[in-house]
Amino acid sequence: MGTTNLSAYNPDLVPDAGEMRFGIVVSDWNNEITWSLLDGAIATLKKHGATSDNIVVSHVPGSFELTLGAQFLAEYDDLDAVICLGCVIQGETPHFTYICQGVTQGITQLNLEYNIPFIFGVLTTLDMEQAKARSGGKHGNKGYEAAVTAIRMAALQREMEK
Ligand code: DLZ
Repeated sequence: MGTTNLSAYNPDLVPDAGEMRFGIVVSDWNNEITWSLLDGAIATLKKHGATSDNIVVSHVPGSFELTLGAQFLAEYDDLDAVICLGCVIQGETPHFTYICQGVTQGITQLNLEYNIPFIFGVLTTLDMEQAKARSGGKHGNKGYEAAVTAIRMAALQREMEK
């Protein structure tokens, strides 16, 4: 029960990403976690055909800045999808709640305002142990899931445009 890998998926159901271009915005707060998410996302995009030239990475200070960082990427590049990676760990004050609300609403708004998908790859955990388990530990790597979601949504959009 407690060791379910949340990142398990059937690779045959993931479209080819060879012609797609991706932006990744990653928060450097809790970077022991977020850089593992980044490695996982890049490896998964490449596994499904994306080339290094078509993966653009931008770093921002914290998860609260992910929304604007993602908007910059969407404004200044021609992307099929933007993946947002961060890790917010609950502390002793309500700060956690405000950051989580801010980034969740911000990314939702970007999805509705731009005609490309913005993927929510932000861990919101009670402690560091939970974060480690989801960034390359026993529950997988949220970066894999974010990458697969980006490819699937980009493919869906291409299908609509035909
Ligand atoms: C300030 C802050 C705190 C307390 N905790 C986190 C966190 O757990 N994860 C995270 O990504 N960022 C955190 N930050 C930083 C904010 O996201 C933001 O960078 C600052 O409030 C400056 O806007």
